[in-house]
Amino acid sequence: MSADVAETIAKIRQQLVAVSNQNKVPHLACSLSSVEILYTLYFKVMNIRPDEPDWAPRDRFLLGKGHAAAVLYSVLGYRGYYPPEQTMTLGQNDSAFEEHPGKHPPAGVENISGSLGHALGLATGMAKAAKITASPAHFYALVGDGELNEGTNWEAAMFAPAHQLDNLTVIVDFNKLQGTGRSCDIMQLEDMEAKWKAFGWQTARVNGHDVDALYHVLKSDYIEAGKPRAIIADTVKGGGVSFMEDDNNWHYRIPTEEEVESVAKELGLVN
Ligand SMILES: Cc1ncc(C[n+]2csc(CCOP(=O)(O)OP(=O)(O)O)c2C)c(N)n1
Repeated sequence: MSADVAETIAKIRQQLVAVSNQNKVPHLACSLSSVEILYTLYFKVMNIRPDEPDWAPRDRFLLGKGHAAAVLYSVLGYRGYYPPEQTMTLGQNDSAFEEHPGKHPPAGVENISGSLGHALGLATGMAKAAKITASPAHFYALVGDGELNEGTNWEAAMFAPAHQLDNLTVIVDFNKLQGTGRSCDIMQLEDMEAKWKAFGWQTARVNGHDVDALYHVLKSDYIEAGKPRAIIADTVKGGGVSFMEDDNNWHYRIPTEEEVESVAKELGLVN
């Protein structure tokens, strides 16, 4: 990973921590888990035009775990959809940057989310429509592992291979935690990769904090045409901030001023 990439990723992380503190917005660890996934999609993989967000043939990203909207807003800001500092209004009255993306979201946000379990179905329907209209767009859905407890995902998991939707990629943010505990204690999900394979998807398992590895699997040509792709991204909830990593208290906890400062130091943004 180049120094430029590392710096932008550090700034995104720092913004997430700062806005959580400033506006008392929870779900910080949930956003930190997905930083590299969204960075890789928006900066390296997707065919998009930040200055023309509604460009018709654009690729689409559908956010499943809507409680992590902050990371989407930050990545879009740093990618040039709007000045990054605008996202510091997150959760404030009259801000377009709602804690969960709503009906009038900022430029670049493609779906309402917050109620878990809808992004993959939405992406699947959009991918099917794109096939019918011969659109070149590719559809990416990000789902949390806890989110996979929602049965709607498995309906889409059956539909997409049956309709040969090779213009569809689901990325599982597999941090092994959800709101109230360890995912394996709530609903056992392993063997995650085998599950998707059994449904007829082509799969890859990757370190979800490694931009180069993510790029490699997301950009690689299809091994089997006619099959949708499931990328199992192993991540750490709270990833990139040492004292938040794999600590589920940070699903809800708000960082203090001192903690914001210590994160800035850890990320190398201040001395
Ligand atoms: C339909 C629905 N049920 C419950 C919730 C409450 N909820 C918010 S976050 C969350 C846990 C999600 O876990 P996961 O998808 O693994 O996200 P992560 O741990 O990465 O934040 C739950 C159950 C919700 N938002 N929507």
